[in-house]
Amino acid sequence: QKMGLVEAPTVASNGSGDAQKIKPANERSRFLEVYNQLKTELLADSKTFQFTPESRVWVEKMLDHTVPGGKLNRGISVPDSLRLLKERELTEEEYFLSSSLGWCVEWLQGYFLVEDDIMDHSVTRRGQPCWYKIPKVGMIAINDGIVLRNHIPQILKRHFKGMPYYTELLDIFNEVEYQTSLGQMLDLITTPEGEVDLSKYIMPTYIKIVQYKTAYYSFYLPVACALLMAGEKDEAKFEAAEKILVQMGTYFQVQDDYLDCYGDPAFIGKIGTDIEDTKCSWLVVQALQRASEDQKNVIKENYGKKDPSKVAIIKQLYKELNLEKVFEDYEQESYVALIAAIEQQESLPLQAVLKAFLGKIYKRQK
Ligand code: DMA
Ligand code: MG
Ligand code: MG
Ligand code: MG
Repeated sequence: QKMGLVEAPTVASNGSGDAQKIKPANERSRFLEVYNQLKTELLADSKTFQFTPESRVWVEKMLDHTVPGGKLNRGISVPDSLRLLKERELTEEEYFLSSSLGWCVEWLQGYFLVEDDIMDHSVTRRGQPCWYKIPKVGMIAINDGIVLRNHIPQILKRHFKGMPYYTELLDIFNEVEYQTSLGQMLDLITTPEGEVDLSKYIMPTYIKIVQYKTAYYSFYLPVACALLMAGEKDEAKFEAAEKILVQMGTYFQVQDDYLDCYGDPAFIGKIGTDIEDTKCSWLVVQALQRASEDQKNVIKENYGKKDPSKVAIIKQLYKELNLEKVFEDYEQESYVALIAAIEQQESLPLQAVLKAFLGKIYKRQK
């Protein structure tokens, strides 16, 4: 990949044909301009680290590979939410700052994904090899993830120190990172390699894993950032938003688990590994709730094995149990329940924020 700025695609499409989910290309490219500025500042930093040309090239390549290539839903949700909370267009300054917070969320995600792909033995991500799969990277990726994680307080210090909400901002990033690491831990210790203990794959465990590993950082964090920037001080508002956003994030991770098995790798940009990794996936939890004793034995024999024919047997069983329909019903029910919960909110701007976020993910194909 050549050095320089990350180019915005001229056509941004999620391919689902659903107009509400198509991000205008200019929205994406405007957001990417902020990335380029933040990156330039980090690489120019002469106070904390004297970059050699070689180390600067390394970090730039690492950033371009791991940070901006995703859907950017989480990141763009910060300026989007702030606009809805303020009920007006943002000033240049407000747009830049809220987008910088959005990028901090994307940086955090980049960090977690670099580490997650190593631990999940994944091969591709966002249509490219996972960072640790790049020749010459390998296990250096572990430290690259740590560098990414430490860019966040650097960005926050540069642009937010002195703001009335600076301490809250640092606190919320710390809190959410801690929650995510606990969720990842639970995800990993529930499924030790080479061991299939079906009694562990139950809904309460599943819910706890996904709330912690996904919902807080992907849903609560972007909206909490926007609320802080909007000057919100009412603790109850944060709590009300958190409750719904955690519920929304749970729905999002169920979609992720579904797509791991049923998504088209060419379209979702990653090859599923949940069956091979013995993951406590929504699909296996649902399968076990419906399986006969014989079918449970099939799962016990074939789940968590690298052998493609064993993976195929599990997928065949999912088909027999009609999990595609179970998911379809779940998706519909979740949407209805979320809309109902959102409409219980007193604040109309907050309702708009939550509905906009839900609109970005409902029936997503990637
Ligand atoms: C991802 O869970 C959670 C974090 C914190 C990265 P996952 O392993 O199901 O994600 P993916 O399917 O993207 O690898
Ligand atoms: Mg993974
Ligand atoms: Mg994982
Ligand atoms: Mg997944």
